[in-house]
Amino acid sequence: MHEERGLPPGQRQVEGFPRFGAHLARPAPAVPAHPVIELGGALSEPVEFPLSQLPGLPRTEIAADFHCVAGWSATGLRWEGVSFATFYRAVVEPALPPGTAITHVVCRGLDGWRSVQTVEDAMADDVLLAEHLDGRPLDGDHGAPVRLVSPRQYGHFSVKHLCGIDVLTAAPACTEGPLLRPHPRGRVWEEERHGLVPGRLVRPVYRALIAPIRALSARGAGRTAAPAPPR
Ligand SMILES: Nc1nc2c(c(=O)[nH]1)N[C@H]1C(S)=C(S)[C@@H](COP(=O)(O)O)O[C@H]1N2
Ligand SMILES: [Mo]
Repeated sequence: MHEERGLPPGQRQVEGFPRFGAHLARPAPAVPAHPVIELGGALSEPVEFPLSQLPGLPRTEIAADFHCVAGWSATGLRWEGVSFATFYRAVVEPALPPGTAITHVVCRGLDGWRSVQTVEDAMADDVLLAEHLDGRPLDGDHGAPVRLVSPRQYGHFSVKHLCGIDVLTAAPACTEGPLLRPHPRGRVWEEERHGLVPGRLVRPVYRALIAPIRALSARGAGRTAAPAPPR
């Protein structure tokens, strides 16, 4: 058993909560006038869930630290939204053919970011579809209009600008090469940093990426891309 106090192994605390991600210096994607979460995968048919309906579901608030696989941690964040499990039971489950056994969940962001996690990890009671951070609506830097937050997994599972969720009956094929292969669970207290290499061994390599990715990500902070032309 791990004692979940202090920081997980190999993590270092940073001041505040930096913008960080594969978006690098690109500004946040424009939020559509009527944002939806597209639900797909093993559903009987795809469902478009309007975000305007999210406030109708029971709300959850959590306090949690946020841990990026590169090695930085932001502490004491307060997230508010709907727990993934609540959303799943209210919206996803009723749209599944009877008897479907879901094993994996794929989340997608408006910028094309994508994460795959086991349904077990997604259903943990501290996984949220978060709309508020520290009492304010999410801004573009941290994932407006809604993001996944999974505090016990590395940050790349916490998809910003969430626009799609696919539920699957088997693990999808891995699209990353061996070098960047994510760990299928990515649990921070187990230091599951990498799919093939033990976490402590990749620490120095990942840590070297923090400064450049932070600097680039900061360049696009506070900005939003021009909206896509109407279709
Ligand atoms: N849509 C989207 N979500 C994303 C990313 C991204 O590039 N795009 N980067 C991930 C990574 S690697 C981290 S550490 C966190 C950083 O979240 P923050 O920018 O709110 O600090 O977002 C994750 N979610
Ligand atoms: Mo990250």
